[in-house]
Amino acid sequence: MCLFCDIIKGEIPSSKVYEDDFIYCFKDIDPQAPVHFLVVPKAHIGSIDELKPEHKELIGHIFLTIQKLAAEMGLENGYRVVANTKEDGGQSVDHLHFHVLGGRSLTWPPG
Ligand code: IU
Repeated sequence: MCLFCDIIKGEIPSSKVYEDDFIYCFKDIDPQAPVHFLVVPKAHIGSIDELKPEHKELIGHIFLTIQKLAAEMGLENGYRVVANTKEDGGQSVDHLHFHVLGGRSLTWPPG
């Protein structure tokens, strides 16, 4: 069982911001910034560490879509993209996803 696979299938409700054949994007349930959504490949890929050469086009598509959605959401002043990866990276859902955070000035470094 995978929480994000169930969200993609519509079995668990989510606040969708964008969807196409390859990715599903929805607002994070626990937003850390005025804009905080997740970009999730529909294929179940566990994390960055499970990416293969065949996923190159998918990853390019994800980042071009992030660019488009960020512009649509008025994030012309900037935003942050985060992919927490495995235990030390703070990943809590084992289905690859990219956080997009914006709408305020973000600090660095993360905890
Ligand atoms: P993480 O990088 O794996 O920690 O991110 C998982 C995110 O998924 C986290 O920000 C949660 O708030 C978010 N999330 C969600 O949007 N909907 C859910 O039902 C659950 C987690 I559980």
